[in-house]
Amino acid sequence: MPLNQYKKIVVLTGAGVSAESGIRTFRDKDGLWEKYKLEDVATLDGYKRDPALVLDFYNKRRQDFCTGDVKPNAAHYALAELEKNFDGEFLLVTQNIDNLHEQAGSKNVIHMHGELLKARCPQTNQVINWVDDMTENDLCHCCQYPENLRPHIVWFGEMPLGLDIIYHNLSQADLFIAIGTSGTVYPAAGFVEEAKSVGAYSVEVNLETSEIHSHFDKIEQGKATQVVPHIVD
Ligand code: BV8
Repeated sequence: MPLNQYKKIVVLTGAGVSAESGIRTFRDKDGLWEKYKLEDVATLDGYKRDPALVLDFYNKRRQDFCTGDVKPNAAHYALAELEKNFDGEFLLVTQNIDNLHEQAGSKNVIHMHGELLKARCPQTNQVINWVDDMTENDLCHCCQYPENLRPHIVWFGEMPLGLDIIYHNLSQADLFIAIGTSGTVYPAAGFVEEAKSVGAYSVEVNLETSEIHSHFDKIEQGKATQVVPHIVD
């Protein structure tokens, strides 16, 4: 697909783009939501109810990510190459909280659901890098508030990050590509409709049929590491 015909490309990735790097997805077989109830570990109420459970949920994912042999895959590298070589404007929006896109060389990345390797001050929203286990007593030292830091994660019911920039770019996109997302979670699952409303061409790359497949002009079924390098060539 010759991409130089386009002027502004917006790419949305989900857990499927990191699956072949060894990071569990949410809703596939053996996915995270098979072991944990979303409302217990990915909501503010769940965090207030049982902070230890939620911190443990993210500590385990952070440990697996930092100590496991998790590396970017061919799909991450292909997207970084696309950003580097594309003459037009490019924005990568990810629902993922890993930093494999950045490790592969992507520069302009919006983590709309937060980042696993960062913590946030609940008072000032200041964000700091954080690679260790989080406990219930990690006080915020980046500002004068003696508040306990929280994971820099967007939970259900919380406002995703960067939406103004995302919607601005979608309103000017002429190509929208979604890779490895089930299209279950909003507002991300609605981005394809935003792009189509301004006439953008839309492509979905997925191993299975997503919940939003019918909205796309073109479906490229297959593994991200096999499909993405070809469509961004
Ligand atoms: C919000 C935390 C207010 C981080 C997550 C309509 C409008 C707005 C909101 C809503 C709405 N309807 C409902 C809502 C509320 C809710 C929601 O969407 N609920 C769902 C369950 C119905 N949304 C919210 O609460 C959001 N906030 O709405 O704020 C607001 C109101 C208006 C406008 C704006 C804001 C907050 C959502 C964020 C929640 N946080 N996680 C973490 O723990 O990681 S969501 C969680 O799901 C992850 O972030 C994940 O990224 C996301 C989506 O999952 P996917 O990435 O798609 O992963 P999944 O496993 O589902 O699918 C993987 C796919 O990959 C599959 O299709 C599979 O086939 C494919 N695949 C697998 N392997 C491969 C592959 N594809 C290619 N190659 C492979 N090898």
